[in-house]
Formats: sequence, C-alpha cells, structure tokens
Amino acid sequence: MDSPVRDVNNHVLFEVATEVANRVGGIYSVLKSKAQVTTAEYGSAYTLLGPLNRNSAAVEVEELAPKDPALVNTINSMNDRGIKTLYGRWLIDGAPRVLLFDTGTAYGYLDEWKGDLWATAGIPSPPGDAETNEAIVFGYLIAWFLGEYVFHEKKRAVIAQFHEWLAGVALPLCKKRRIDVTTIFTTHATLLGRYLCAGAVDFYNNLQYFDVDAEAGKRGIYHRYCIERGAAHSADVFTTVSHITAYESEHLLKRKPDGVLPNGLNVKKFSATHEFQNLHQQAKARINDFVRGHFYGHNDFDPENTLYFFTSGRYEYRNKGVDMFIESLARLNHKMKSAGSNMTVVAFIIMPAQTQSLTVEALKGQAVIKSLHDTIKIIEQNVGKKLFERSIAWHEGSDLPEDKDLISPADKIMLRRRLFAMKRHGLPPIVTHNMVNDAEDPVLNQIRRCQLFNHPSDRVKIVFHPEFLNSSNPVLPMDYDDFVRGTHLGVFASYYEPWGYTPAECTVMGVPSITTNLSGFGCYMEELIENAQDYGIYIVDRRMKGVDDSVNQLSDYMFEFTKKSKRQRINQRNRTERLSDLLDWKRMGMEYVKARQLALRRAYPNAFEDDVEPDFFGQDVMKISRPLSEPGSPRDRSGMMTPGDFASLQEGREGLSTEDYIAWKLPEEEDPDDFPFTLTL
Ligand code: G6P
Ligand code: 1S3
Repeated sequence: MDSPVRDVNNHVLFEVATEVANRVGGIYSVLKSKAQVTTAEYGSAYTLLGPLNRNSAAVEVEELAPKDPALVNTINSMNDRGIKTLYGRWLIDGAPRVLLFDTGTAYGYLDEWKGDLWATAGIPSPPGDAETNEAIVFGYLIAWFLGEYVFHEKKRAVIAQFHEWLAGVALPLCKKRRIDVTTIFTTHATLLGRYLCAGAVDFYNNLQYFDVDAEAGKRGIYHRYCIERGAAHSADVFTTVSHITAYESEHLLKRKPDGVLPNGLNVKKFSATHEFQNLHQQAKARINDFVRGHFYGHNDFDPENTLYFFTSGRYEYRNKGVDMFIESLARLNHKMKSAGSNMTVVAFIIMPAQTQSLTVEALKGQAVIKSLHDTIKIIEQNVGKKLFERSIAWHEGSDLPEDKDLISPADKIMLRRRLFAMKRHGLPPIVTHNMVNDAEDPVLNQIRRCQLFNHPSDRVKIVFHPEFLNSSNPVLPMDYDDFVRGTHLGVFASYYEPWGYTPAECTVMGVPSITTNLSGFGCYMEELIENAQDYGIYIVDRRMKGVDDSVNQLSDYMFEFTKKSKRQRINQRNRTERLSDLLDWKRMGMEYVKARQLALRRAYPNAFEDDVEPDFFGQDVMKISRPLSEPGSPRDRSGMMTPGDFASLQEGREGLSTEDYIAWKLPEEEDPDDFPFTLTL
C-alpha cells in the first residue's frame, strides 16, 4: 500500500461503527460527543458509516444528496446492485455526514460472504448467531464501499477508523484485498475481558496466563473472538480507550496497541460558575419531591440533612461494581448508625433490568404526596382569603385580625383524609418496578442479604430504579443529566470498565464521584491529579487490595463524605467542575489526530519527509498538584497536557506539535465567599 500518489494532507476520513445515529451504549456517546471537533477539522471530508436502523434514523438523520463525486458514484453503484442506503446529516452538534447501509438488503449474500470470510481470513461463523451475521454483512458492505470509493477517489488519501469488533469484519478484508485505505481499529473493551470478568475469575492477576482460544471456546464466542482479534491484527494502527484496556488487549488479543484514545465529552461551560450550583439546587428539589413520595409515611428524615448517592449504567452486576456498592452501603449504614449521624443517605441504583411495570406502591407514593400538595394549596388559598377578609374589616383602634379558625372544619377533614392516606403498614419499597425475575435478581438478592430494607432506623436508604430515567416517567420524571446534577455523589465501583463515561459525566457537571483503579477513567484521573480527592475524584484501589479492604475503603470514602458541611460540599463541587476542560474533546480529540497521523505514515511513508516513526509510549507524567489552600498562580498550574503526554501516540507529521494542542490549565480558584449565591449553612 506504499502509494506516494495520494494526498495525505488533504485526506478523507470515514469512521465506522454500529452505533452511528443509533443509541445502544458507550460508542454512541463517543461518536456523538466527538462529532463537533471532528467536523470542525474535516468538514464534509468526514463521514460516519453505520448500519441503517430506520426507527432511530427517522428521528436522528436528515436526508441529503451527497456532493463528493466519488461518494455519489460509489453509492449509485451499490444502489444499482440492490443495496439501499441513507445519506444525510446527523442532527447533533457538529451535524456530521452519515452514510447508513440497510444490511437487510444484503442478506442474500450472507452465505457467500461467510464462506469467503473463512477462506480469506480463517474466521468461522457458525449458524444461529444473528449478531455475528449482522457484523459480517455490515463488514462486507463496508469493504465493498471502501473498495469502490478509492477506485473513484484517486487523489486523496483515505483513513477508515473502526470502532469495536461489531464493525471490525471489514478490516481483514481491506488488508486481504489491498484496498488503498489506511485503517485504525479502536476497541472499547475486549469480548473475552468482559466475559471473564463477569464470572468468578481473578482477571487482572491472570491476564498473561489465559488460554485465550480455549476460554473463548468455553464461552461459545470463539468466532466473535476471531473477528475481534483479526480486526486488531489487520489494522494499520490499533488503539484502545485506556491503558488498562491496552494491557488487556495485549494479552487477550495478542497485539500491543499503538496508542490510547481516551473518551472525551462535549463540555458546555456556563458563563458564570455559580450557574451549575443553582442547577444542582433546582434538580435536587425535584429529587426531593420523588423521595417524599417514595418514602411517604416514613419521611422522618430532614431533606436538608439528606444526601443523594447513585450508581448507574448497563446492568452488569459484577463488572459495574454494584455488588461492591451495596456491600459498602451496608457498612456505611452501620458506621452512620454507630456514630449517631444525623445525616441520611438515599442511594439510587439506576440500571435497566427486565421489568413488567411500575409497582402500585411506587405510583401510589407519588399520588398521595401530590394529593397532599393539592389539598394544602386549596387550604392555603382559603386561609389567605379569610385572612384578607378579616384584614379588610379591620379599623383603627381594633385588635389585629384573629388567626383563630382560619382552617375551616371541612378543610381539616380533607387534610385528615390526606394524612390517613399516608399511613403505611410495610416499609418503603426498595424497587420502583415489578421485576420479571424478582427472586433471582442479583441486585435485589444482595440488598436482601445486606438487609438494607429502608427501615426508619437505617441511615442509608435504597431506591432501585431498574429503568433508564426520562422526564415522562410518572414516578421519577427527570432526564438522566438533570438527575445527576441533583445528586451529591456518583459511585461507580467497577471491576471491568475500559473507560467509564458515568464518572466523567459527573465531573463535567460538578458532581464528585467515586470510581476505581480498574476503570480507564479512574486510572486516567489518578495519573493526572495528585490530590484527586480534593477535586471530588475518589479512586478505590481494587488492584492491590483484597475485596474486603476495597469495600472498606469505599465505605470510608462515603462516610467521610457524609461528614462534610454544606459549604465543604459546595467548594468541592466547584473544584470538580473546574476539571471539566480536562475531559473536553477539544483536548482529548488530539489523540485521535495523532492516531490518524500515524495511520497515514504507516500507509504512505513516502509522503513524509522524515521516516522516523513516532515513539508511542512512555513520557513522564506531569501531575496536577496544587495546594488547595493557596491561591492559583501561573507557577503552579500544570498546562500543556494531553493524554498523549503521558503515554500515547506522538506527533507524526511536520507542522503538528504539542503547541497546537488546546492546552489545559487549571482555572483560578474562586473564594466561595464571593459567590453571588446565598449559602444556607
Ligand atoms: C448550590 C446552591 C446553594 C445550595 C447548595 C446546596 O450550591 O447554589 O444555594 O445551598 O447547592 O448544596 P447541597 O450539597 O446541600 O445540596
Ligand atoms: C464500553 O461500553 P461499556 O459500558 O460496555 O465503551 C465505552 C465507550 O468507550 C466505555 O466508556 C465503557 O467503559 C465500555 O464498557
């Protein structure tokens, strides 16, 4: 593929994934949040390629006519052979172009392509695995597309970046067919890692020793594993989202990644720092409303002394650390009780599981509180009216209007009825929904084992909401982002977490979080910040400690958090929010730039003047360390850092230097006394 002809400076970029304009999980978040920086860099030379999901495309994509002649010719040629496509603008920030392939129109080729995959790449594909069949059809369509595209586009170099194994089938095909593109494969997890961690395996201490083929075979995923491994080995550049997954990939996929491309976020800064604090207060008030309803009849804890903790994500009980979270909550409950704490923690678990419906109790809770609210409003109006009339009748020299009998007997009866409706015989429920498999649900069973039953004496209460949040939910009507803003602490005790968007999202919203040193995000922050706890980034050691010690560390972190004063929480939220630029794609995106430069160098070395390939890993870490008590000064700001500064791809071509990076600088610390909002201490 050593073609000096193609123009590497003015190249075309395709990003290939199954979650383009189709929300499934983390890769959708990566592509969507990154779109703005990538379109700013490439404009119309950037196109995302994905399978067409008509339902989601109908709301996310606006159809357009392609202009690039090579694209037009390629699409026409595929359409002529029966492949339906949708080209358009993805309706998100940055509005990138997308080309979606209707895989359903290509299933006629499935058997032929399965045979070809075996013949050309030695990858088997047993019958009955619909997900793999879909990956094969999609992969062959992508290879077909790229092959034709470079036939029509002869001048510009073409980079194709593939995310995750489901989009990876095209990689060995590009290599075998010698398609004149340069490729990057970015894995966001490994199949085997996810499976092994979910079982009872000491994963990290045995990474080097797994018999990977046998382990994949035992779990019935050998063919999928072959696709993933084939993709990793066929790509010009292989990358992962974190160092921990890079290490895992080296052992499980047998190729050491060339670099790490951590995930960023599309950070939207408020012009005034106190705005996000106000939003916290408003969102917290909405959580308070829910809590009052859920705990009706047991509202013996003061909202002012109540803290909201939560965990959320895909329902992977062990991998996402829910087991550890619940056990630590039980210990926290014990600690708070023993210490006579006047605080209450309401811990939410937001993880979609199989459910039938909302429970009657959950609906009733919101209904009784709403009726109480409505009744009190009526009484309020009646009292106001009476008081007004008595005041009107007042004349000089007489007593002040009487406050006796302001509430009429009828209103008193109405109020009494509402109060009786709040009587409850059992304890407030743990779960808001009827579960399909209540008796075997691992979260519920762990809660039962730990006896966290929302007893009045418990200082830690639990609410398990086994469905993603949305504002039209009748019980907890809030979108996820608003909910996160209203909480005090996110807890993500993951055992397997290649990156972990959940704590990163907390950070940019100014919500402190606890994560582990087995998550990509946790390791990244630990690497970068010396006194991370002061910034609201707590990292539980799940590498060097035994499980019991890690659980204790987690419950200690939470216990210490409950001891903070309101002012300390406000200060800490300000510091947390100040880290958000660190996670902005404007900064993180530089790693993608480097990966693309490296891919171009590898495919077209003659196009570069110096032929020394970049040194990928291994520069010293420059930590953010700043005594919090001291005012900020230029001296103690650590700037000019991108993830690559401590381990990643380096600049590849003339003219691209770290000076071009959007440097991260720690913003000035404000004096909390100067905040233009009132502190109610
Ligand atoms: C924000 C608001 C303050 C409020 C505080 C409550 O900072 O701007 O007005 O007092 O949140 O903080 P807390 O940690 O108690 O929810
Ligand atoms: C993966 O999704 P997950 O929750 O299955 O990809 C995400 C995006 O890179 C990543 O944040 C997460 O840790 C991985 O596990």
